[in-house]
Amino acid sequence: MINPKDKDLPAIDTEDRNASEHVKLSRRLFLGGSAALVGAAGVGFGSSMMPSVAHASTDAKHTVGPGELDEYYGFWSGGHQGEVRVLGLPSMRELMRIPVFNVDSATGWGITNESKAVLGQNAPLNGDCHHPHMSMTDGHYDSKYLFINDKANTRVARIRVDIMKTDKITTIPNCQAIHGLRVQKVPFTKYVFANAEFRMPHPNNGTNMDDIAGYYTMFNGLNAETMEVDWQIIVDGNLDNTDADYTGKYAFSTCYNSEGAVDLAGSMRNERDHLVIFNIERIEAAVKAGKFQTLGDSKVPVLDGRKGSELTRYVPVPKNPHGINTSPDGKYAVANGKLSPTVTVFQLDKFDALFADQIEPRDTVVAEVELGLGPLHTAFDGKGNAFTTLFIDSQICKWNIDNAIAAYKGEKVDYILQKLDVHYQPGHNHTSMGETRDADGQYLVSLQKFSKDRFLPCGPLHPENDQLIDISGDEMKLIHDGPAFAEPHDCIIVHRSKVKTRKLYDRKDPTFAMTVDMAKKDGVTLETDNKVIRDGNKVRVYMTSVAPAYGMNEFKVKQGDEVTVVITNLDQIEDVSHGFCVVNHGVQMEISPQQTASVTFMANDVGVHWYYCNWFCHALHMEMRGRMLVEKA
Ligand code: RUQ
Ligand code: CUA
Ligand code: CA
Repeated sequence: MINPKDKDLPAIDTEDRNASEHVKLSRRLFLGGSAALVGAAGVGFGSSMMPSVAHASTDAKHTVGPGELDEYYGFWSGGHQGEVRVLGLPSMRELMRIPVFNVDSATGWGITNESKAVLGQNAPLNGDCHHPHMSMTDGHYDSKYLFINDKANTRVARIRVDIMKTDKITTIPNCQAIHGLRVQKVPFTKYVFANAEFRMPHPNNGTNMDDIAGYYTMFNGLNAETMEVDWQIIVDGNLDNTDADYTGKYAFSTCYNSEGAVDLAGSMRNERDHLVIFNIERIEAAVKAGKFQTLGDSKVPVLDGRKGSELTRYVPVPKNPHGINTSPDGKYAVANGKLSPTVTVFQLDKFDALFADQIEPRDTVVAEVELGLGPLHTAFDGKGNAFTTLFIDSQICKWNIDNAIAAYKGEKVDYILQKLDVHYQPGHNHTSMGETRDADGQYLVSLQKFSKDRFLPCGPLHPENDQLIDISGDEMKLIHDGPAFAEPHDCIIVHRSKVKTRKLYDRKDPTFAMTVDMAKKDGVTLETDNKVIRDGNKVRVYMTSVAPAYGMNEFKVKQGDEVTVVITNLDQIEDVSHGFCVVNHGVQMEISPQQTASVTFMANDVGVHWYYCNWFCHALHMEMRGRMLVEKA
């Protein structure tokens, strides 16, 4: 377990920053653990016109001064904005944005050939990201990959943590709307578990649209390395959120629509929906034994996990459950009631007996206790306590798991420890390292869907409000309000010792391998050559860059040529990224130190067209420019 208060602050691979580490450490010792009061009074749903009465604590131990580094990384979903954002905690400063399903004109994501190769031809350039999760080894973050879903276009993307760029995107076949996403934690992230939310007809060819009872959806096992779908499991009901256990044997998903309804009222008809548990070993064995079908053009093995299947078990839970969260000790999973004021606690070591048919599904439930209105998600401090967001009450409820289990057995114990007002209507919450064995009980982030009166108004559309809460003491203390653009459904908080990134690109980086191959065929050495290669009406312009100049300050093409500009940034200095923008051509991109990037566009207009560097790189950055001379064909 990591103790952020450790004297030997984590090894960030930047020795040159040690100075600020010392400053930070001495500052901590100097300021000590000054306590501050937090006064928070309730402002409920629908009270948007009321002035805010909550005052955040400004405890010095959470202050990250100028030049100091944060203790944690936060990886934030960018929601329907389609990206992933990187924050520092506890400062909540935004450090980076990683474009994924969107177009980003600063980096050229969605514009460059390299990013188009990841996105795929004619890929939709919008997304709806919910659940960012990092790959793990033996229940610890391993800094290899981040995964993020796209509910809008039924995709899952992988981000390489070392360069913080998206490197693979997979469209999940036979499904609509990937929502819940988690990784296998143990023994390592072999699978990314991805829930397809919406039930649909199969085949979806217009012949059976009215056969609503025949609709179904599927649970997907995506291979984290190949990013291929290894298998799909047909389920009863729909699939909302998912999580996995710490043995590697089970994954489980909530279902809010056991009714199989296609309307709102219908999906609230049943008093209980369910948790569906997937037996990974049995699924793998069934695939191996060839006990599957395929659907349509897809080659993905499809297995039937509906009620009665040996691959799954269904446990009834009250009503329209939403989040499902495994405790860091691996003992429990908590399903959050949403339309029921309760959370349901499953004891995970009972799942073996359940699959052996030695116990009934509900025998796996060891507590079902009332917390408040609209429980959505639960996080853990690694000390036996849980934190559940109450959407309707606009509160975080801190409760003790052992006490909840005792109370459910009938003992007279208080299991609710504290309720803290948050502003307003929280969805997800997340504790520092809380989804791993390394839960450290330092911070909780609560992601509010509404900010109402908390910030300066910016028109009818409001920012979300991501609040940071100190959970290191007995009492939760609100310490920061963080306005965020649409819409951080979820985040993870990762200690910085777990995150290893590169300062420069490796010249062998696979993200530009494709471009290196193209150059090789053209007889071009990217690191030295500045050349124009003509291939019919396709022209490839290869150039280098070293601040503050491109390797070519002009190149000639003919009207109607399809021009591909390939730039290799030879700078070796950290942070000296260049850009390439052709004026009036809709073209721009990032070329970071030692990176190669390329972009293709049409030269339709004769005349002089300036190109320039659009990442500030040098005192003579403005002078880093050149002319594309387009001659009459
Ligand atoms: S969901 S507010 Cu898309 Cu994670 Cu719960
Ligand atoms: Cu190179 Cu600005
Ligand atoms: Ca329901």
